[in-house]
Amino acid sequence: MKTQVCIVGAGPAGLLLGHLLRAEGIECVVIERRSPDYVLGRIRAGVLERVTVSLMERLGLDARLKAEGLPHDGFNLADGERLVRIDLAGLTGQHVVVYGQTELTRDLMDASEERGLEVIYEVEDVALHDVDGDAPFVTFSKGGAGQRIDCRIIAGCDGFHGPSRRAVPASVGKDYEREYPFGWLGILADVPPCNHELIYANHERGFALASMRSKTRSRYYVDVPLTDRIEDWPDERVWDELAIRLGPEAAAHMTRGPALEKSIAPLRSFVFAPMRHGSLLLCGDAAHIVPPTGAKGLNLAASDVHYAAEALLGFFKRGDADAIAGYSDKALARVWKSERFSWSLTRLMHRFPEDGPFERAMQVAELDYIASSRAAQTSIAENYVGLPV
Ligand code: RFL
Ligand code: PHB
Repeated sequence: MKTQVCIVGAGPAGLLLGHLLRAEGIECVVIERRSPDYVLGRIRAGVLERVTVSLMERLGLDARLKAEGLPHDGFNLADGERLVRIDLAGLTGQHVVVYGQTELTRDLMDASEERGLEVIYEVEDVALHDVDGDAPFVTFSKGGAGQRIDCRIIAGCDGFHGPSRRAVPASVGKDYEREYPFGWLGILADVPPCNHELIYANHERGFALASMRSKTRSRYYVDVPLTDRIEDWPDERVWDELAIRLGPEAAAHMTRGPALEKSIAPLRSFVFAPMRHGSLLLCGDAAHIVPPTGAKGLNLAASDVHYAAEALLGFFKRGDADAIAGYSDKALARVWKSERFSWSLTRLMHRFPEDGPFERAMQVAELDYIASSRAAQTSIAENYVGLPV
């Protein structure tokens, strides 16, 4: 098989990029290791920045997002008795939209056939070849039969564990990494949210987040030691812990219900640079991971795709090879700022096991400062709604 761009991975990054290229008449094929149902079963991000919403608008795939997404004008940081509201709309004139990654992925998947985006699911043994040169190719097997896609560019959109990043020689790429000593246990339930806006809480027992997917579906998180297993957390224990950590006001409005999904995800900050090598561009989690505290993972994947689509249009439509060469620097400039924000909000809102009274005093002082300073709130707000692309 021959195409212009082979996209590895059909998560949000791969599908968004595929649709953007097809909309401009660029040939591409997407290959994905999992089945569509498996991809849709992964409950992940829930907060969309402007960049992500704009890409869906540009593709004309935003009808459901417009109808069902919940615009949020603010969110809250809680610490003990105190609740600091960050007025996103008042401070930046912008908002975020609460709409699950699953729904966004479904919208992109559902439009694939009619838009002529070929996605091959359930492929195995994916390997990238000759990424250094001008004629790279990808091999894989499907239903036991070996296949090969020859192309001009490979877009590695295959997440943190995919093979694309590993195709860059170790002498060229560098890892920057920070692991955190806890994970987030998430619970999804068909119950109304306890508050109309998100609450991130730093409690002496640990972190908690009250989020949502709709007016009738809630998503909550607590941080847990990495040694905990999901069996250690029956639903009632999760609800009890949330009620304590989120505080009495939220607890009074919290409705409990059976978990539709419950899982523990480790927290990590990770950047791989450069994000381009030869004919290979990396997008999304394939190149970087943020801890979920800033709600940035999916949105960073979208901003990478924005830059990658720009570079590929420049290359295929105008023969501009510099567009490809400039992709990594452009994308990384925004990636590092989101990494910084996600890391600093994680630092502020979690109790780290190694922290003593000094570190806790620093958190209290920072929250005092945020509570009393419009400048500090503006800084948080402009990062949360998303920096410009
Ligand atoms: P994805 O969504 O991981 O998609 C990558 C796709 O590549 C496929 N793949 C392969 N395909 C072909 N061949 C191979 N060898 C392949 N290996 C892998 C995978 O099956 C998959 O379909 O990456 P993408 O598109 O870059 O999108 C990024 C976002 O998914 C990610 O940043 C966020 O979901 C991160 N994230 C969260 N972000 C938030 O903002 N808020 C959250 O609450 C939140 N929770 C999460 C998360 C990520 C998690 N992961 C990665 C374990 C919870 C979890 C559990
Ligand atoms: C979510 O709703 O899953 C969510 C919201 C905000 C975050 C992380 C996750 O910061």
